[in-house]
Amino acid sequence: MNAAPLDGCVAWPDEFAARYRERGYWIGENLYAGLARGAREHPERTAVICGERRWSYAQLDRDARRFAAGLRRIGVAPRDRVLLQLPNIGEYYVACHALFLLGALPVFALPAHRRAEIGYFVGHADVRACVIADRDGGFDCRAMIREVRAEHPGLREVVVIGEAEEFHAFHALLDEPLQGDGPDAAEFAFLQLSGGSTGVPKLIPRTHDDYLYSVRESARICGLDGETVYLCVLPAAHNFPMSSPGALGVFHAGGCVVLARQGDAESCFALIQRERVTLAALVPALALAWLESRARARYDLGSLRCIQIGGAHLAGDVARRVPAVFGCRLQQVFGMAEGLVNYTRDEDGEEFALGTQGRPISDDDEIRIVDDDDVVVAPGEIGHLLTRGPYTIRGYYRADAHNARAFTADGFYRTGDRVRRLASGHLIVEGRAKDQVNRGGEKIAAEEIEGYLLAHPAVFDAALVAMPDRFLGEKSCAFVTLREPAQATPRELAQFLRERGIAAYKIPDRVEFLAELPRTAVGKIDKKALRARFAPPAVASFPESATAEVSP
Ligand code: OOB
Repeated sequence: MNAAPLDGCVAWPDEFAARYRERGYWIGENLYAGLARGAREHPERTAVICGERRWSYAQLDRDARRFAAGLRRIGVAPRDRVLLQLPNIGEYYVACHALFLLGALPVFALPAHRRAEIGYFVGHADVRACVIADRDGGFDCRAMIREVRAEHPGLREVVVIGEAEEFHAFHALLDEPLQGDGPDAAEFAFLQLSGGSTGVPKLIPRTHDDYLYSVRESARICGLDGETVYLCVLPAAHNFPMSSPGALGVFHAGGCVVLARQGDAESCFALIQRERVTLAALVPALALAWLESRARARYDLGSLRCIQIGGAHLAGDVARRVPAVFGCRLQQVFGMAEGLVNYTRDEDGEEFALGTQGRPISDDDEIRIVDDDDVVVAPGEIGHLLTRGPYTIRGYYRADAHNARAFTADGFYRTGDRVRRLASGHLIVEGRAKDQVNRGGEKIAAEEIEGYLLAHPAVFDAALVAMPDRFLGEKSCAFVTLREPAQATPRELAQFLRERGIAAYKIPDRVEFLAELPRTAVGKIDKKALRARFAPPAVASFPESATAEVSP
């Protein structure tokens, strides 16, 4: 029925696609259509607020069409991959929609990513163009892209928002608006990033059909409407603030997205007061910072109706404080860029709202909870969460070998999370089996960092594990054995990693040298034993001389 899927993407088997269409999940509308409709139905309404700048629906639609025309003029074609790395600024949504309309696929890099990650995405996805800011904070994004381009000449076109230097200026690409309705909704729409647990980051291909379904239903479940004013404070490219229900959900409902450049309580409270924000999406670490901030007393936060929290484990006492302190509803969100998203609902009693991570969006989200041998556990027991459904991918982009492990033969995605399901269908996240550190919602694949450490000539072996942290939930600790004692210091290793050009949040918070790493009976590094070292009182017995906290 449809053209062959983009090379390297795994489509749903025909029988599933047919079922998802029949049941009205996939409606054949692409991710541009909602903006076009908004511009027709309520052109004057404000869609985006970014500092003192505002875009109405009509202006957002017009800018997106103009930028799409400019991108086409410089050679960007349907199915081309275009890396997008921007801070939380209005142009982000212009660029996103321009690419959706063109049928080119944004690759959603995070602002924290550096040469190593960006270079990898560009190479792996044959990225042909990118849209970046001139600077972000003190960091010159153009200089980084020059380095990436030296290694990947296939990255032909660079568009810069701000001072473009030798590259295309964003404003010079705002041509006469491109007309048209955009691509077939069965097409793959973009590549999202996976938190990852392996050596190289994985890219997640999502279709217009599947993603729009999750956006529409999320907007409905969360009760969004034209009155919604949503604070986007997490990086706009992340799946949570993009689609759960995120900015796309808000545009779908005709509401307004307020962009926050900084997550600190004071600036966010000021925005909430000024723009009468009704909904904000936070990771637990940010919620904790807001709760602990004294600035609260100085602002009127009475417009807030709901604070969503997701992305990492939310401690019960923090959950309880949110409605008490902010006088609004708490909604827990347990989601993943690969698909499945769970919400606690308005009608859930306090017990469920505070004590669970919600239940899936769709009746057709299939949940399977299994033991280590893939055998389904008894109801209510803890096990590995596997899932399959109308918006959960069937494979990572260009990753055949990994896909064979990350998915079951019948197409269930192995989330790596350990959960328990209540009779009501609500899930409680009990932990995770994947080899990852969840640092305040930012995911770090242990294997990736271990690989970088092993490249240091003095390092014999390395293991990265999570250590508990009061604010971030988890921080990372690298346990390292050296070829010869005292050949490197923790600081040197951190510096070595920084020089690899990786995102700052991935630099281990602490490095500890051991004479040897503990092993399991089969000879694998025993990470459980390493993590157990952080359980009190063991933490007090660290020999101070051999450890160091390294701040990125
Ligand atoms: C969200 O997406 P990702 O792709 O950055 O990370 C997904 C992983 C999950 O597999 C789980 O390990 C963890 O993040 N996680 C949670 C959680 N929400 C996500 N762990 C415990 N409690 C929660 N509430 O993080 C994401 C995507 C869409 C919506 C919300 C979060």
